Amino acid sequence: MASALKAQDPEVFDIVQAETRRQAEGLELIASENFVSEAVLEAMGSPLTNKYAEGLPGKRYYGGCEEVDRAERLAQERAKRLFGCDHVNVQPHSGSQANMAAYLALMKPGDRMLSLSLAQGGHLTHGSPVNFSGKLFDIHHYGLDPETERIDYQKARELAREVKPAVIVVGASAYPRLIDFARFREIADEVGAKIVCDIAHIAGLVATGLHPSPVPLCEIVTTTTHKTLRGPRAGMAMCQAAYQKPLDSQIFPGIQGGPLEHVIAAKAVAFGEALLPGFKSYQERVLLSARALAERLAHHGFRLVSGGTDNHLMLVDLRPKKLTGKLAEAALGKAGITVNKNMIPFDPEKPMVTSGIRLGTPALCTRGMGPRELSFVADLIAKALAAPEDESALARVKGEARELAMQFPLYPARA
Ligand code: DSN
Repeated sequence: MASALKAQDPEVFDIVQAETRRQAEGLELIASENFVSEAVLEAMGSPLTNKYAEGLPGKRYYGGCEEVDRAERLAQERAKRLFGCDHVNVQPHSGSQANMAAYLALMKPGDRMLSLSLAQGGHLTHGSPVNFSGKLFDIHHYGLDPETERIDYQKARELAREVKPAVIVVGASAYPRLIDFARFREIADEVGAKIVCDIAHIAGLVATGLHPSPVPLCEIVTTTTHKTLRGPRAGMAMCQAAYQKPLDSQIFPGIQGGPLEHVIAAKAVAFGEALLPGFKSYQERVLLSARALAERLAHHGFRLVSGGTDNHLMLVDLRPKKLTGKLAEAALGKAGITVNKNMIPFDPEKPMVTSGIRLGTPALCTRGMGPRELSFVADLIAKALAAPEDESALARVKGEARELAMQFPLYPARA
């Protein structure tokens, strides 16, 4: 099909082409990113974007919603089959909005909330003082054991007894180990708290049974749909039947207006893909590849926070290499390897510098890579970080990175 964008706005067309090329030619290791299918892209770029549909399927404030109702119902049904939840709302525009709705469904402003801090692997929306969550609620943080760098459940329990939070938030954006949801349920029950569990990072693993599921244990479970779940950039919130009304009404009219029905249709497509058997083997490869990457990095003398990984991501402590996250992110960028600098637990550096980088395998595995390639990627990382300011050495690594990337074409029809 001829490109309307190219004909009408070559400037924006060029940007889209350049970004598509950047994604295709580089090695994407940002743990929260992935590559959606052409089918997901097509649904997102469809005329469903034109439709206002405030309300829920069958109960809208606008006429003409018959078709978008079908898309939204499909997304709901498929999400329920994937996660086995009582109820789901597929309208949150993002993980942040899913979390906001979840908190407001269970708490009033000023109520106490217990969560993992951003600095120890949590998320901005889990109570950071610069985020709405930190401004609206009285935040207390549980943390990691400094020795094992794993969640200190005993301390979390003691803190919960002392603080008596209304809600315990469970979940992380930079935690490489399994999370014991049952343990948090026990703690919450002991102090009469409810749980909001944010599975944004591990949703694909949970959906395929490769990480224990919090769904039967928690009042509300939120997620983004674009990380391991490999759908469009958006959010979703699931809950036990008793919380359906408060959750739905916090999403709309509480914090959102019209839902993005083109994105909801794309969620339906992605959930359909995730229900296919191939999605489980993809997630298994994500895990095996993360292990291979971690082991090979350790072989090159890198220190992994907590000693390794149980999931799709890892945190690398760069202090033994006398590097910062900022320097490593920039050097790897020049070598065609995209990562993000990340605080490590008890990090002495500022958030814009950091002592670590976070690496994840979901995006490269979507391209078809596996443990063998990820082990080679570790070699490339080691090579680049051995000479992080040597422009010609980094350019040579970039050539190798590009060569590997091109063996696993991304969006070939758009090249
Ligand atoms: N920004 C996301 C991440 O990178 O983990 C979380 O929202």
